Amino acid sequence: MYWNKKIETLKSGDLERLQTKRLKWSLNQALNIEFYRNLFREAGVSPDDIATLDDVTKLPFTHKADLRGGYPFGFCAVPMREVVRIHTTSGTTGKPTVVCYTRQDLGNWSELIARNMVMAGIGEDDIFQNSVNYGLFTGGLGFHYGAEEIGMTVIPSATGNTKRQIEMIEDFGVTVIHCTPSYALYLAEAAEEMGASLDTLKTGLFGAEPWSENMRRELESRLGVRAFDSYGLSEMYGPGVAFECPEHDGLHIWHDSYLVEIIDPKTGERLECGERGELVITPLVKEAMPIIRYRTGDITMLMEDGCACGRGQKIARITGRTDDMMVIRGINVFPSQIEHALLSLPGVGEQFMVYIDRIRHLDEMMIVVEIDRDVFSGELQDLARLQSEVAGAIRDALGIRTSVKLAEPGTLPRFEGKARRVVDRRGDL
Ligand code: DLL
Repeated sequence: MYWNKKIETLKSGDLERLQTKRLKWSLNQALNIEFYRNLFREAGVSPDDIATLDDVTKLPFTHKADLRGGYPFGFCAVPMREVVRIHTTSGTTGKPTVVCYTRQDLGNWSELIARNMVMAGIGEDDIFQNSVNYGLFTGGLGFHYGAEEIGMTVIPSATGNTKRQIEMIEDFGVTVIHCTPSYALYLAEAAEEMGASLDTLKTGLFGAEPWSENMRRELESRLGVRAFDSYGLSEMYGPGVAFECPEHDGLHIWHDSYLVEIIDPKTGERLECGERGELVITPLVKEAMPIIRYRTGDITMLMEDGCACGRGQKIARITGRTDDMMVIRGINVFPSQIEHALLSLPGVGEQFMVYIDRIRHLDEMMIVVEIDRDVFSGELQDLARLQSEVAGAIRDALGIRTSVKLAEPGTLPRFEGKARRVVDRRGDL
């Protein structure tokens, strides 16, 4: 099913023409921002030098630090009178990034979310519980208005009060839920404890943080849903940049609205299809904040075209961020790889924490993971075996030695929004 079939299935020639036209428009729009006027002048380029899509490589990148430097409205390309909404990033490190939207931007954004949902087979007969943070986080209002655009019944439940969330799913006959994968797990656990069946649920839309294929299987079986991966970032409206189709083999970029490249994060060189690197995005229709060649920090790769659903360009599931990649004894590790390895072991739960210390100049990793109740209260020798199985699975998957602590179910922190499972104590005294 399509929300906008013509655009979603645009083929190479027509697509390239549309993207090039919109790229030029975006560059001219960016000239309303002093930062870009200076940047382009210093780089000796102007929008007139861009004749083909490949010419985009002549333009410099925009970094997160640039956006922070422009706090609050330095990257707004329209007069404030035309700005009808503001969101911000969470700003856990330093000042948040402010994102402005014109009325047209909000309309574009709702359309992209509507495309996501219709692609996942959702329609106006569905009842939608939006269990993400409302407010400055883009996941809440973004999905809310996209769902209303389709005409679904929307329950703006936000996060928190998990028992009430479960009652609402049951009482209102909710068919579609949207939340972070971490919160979905927590909901599944709480529903199991309450003996709630959640049998009206059929679709789960999960995103805003990395999650693994094993986590998909876990969520699908425990919540009884088909799970779809949803990718986006505040700087590009929010969710609605890329989303999975029912083939579940990569996420389709909304190619009329975003031009994507993959680069080597160290050299900035462009990488080929199939090579993993950092995702760089240039929005093609954003009025209020046309950011050029934005370094997302997210690690993924472009996939071959030719999906059975008929839509175009795809990226692979995001494995992590350049800045949440841990380098442990010289080996690059992403939390999503740890999650994938742990979930492949029977008896091991989904909740874990990773602690990294530097002991006598050497990096040491410790994983604390919850295990199933029956294993926890079982024989000591079974616990010891499981402990070494966990260490073995991590060694096989990552090539790293780790110490392992097995924890009682329900004792590790739960997360309502994005999970924070890694505690890197190497900088601490
Ligand atoms: O997380 C927007 C969003 C809301 C996406 C709801 C999907 C669903 P930010 O808070 O600005 O925006 O965080 C953006 O989150 O650069 C990625 O590192 C990460 N991220 C988002 N979606 C995924 C995903 C929202 N599906 C940052 N897989 C991005 C992996 C994701 N990481």
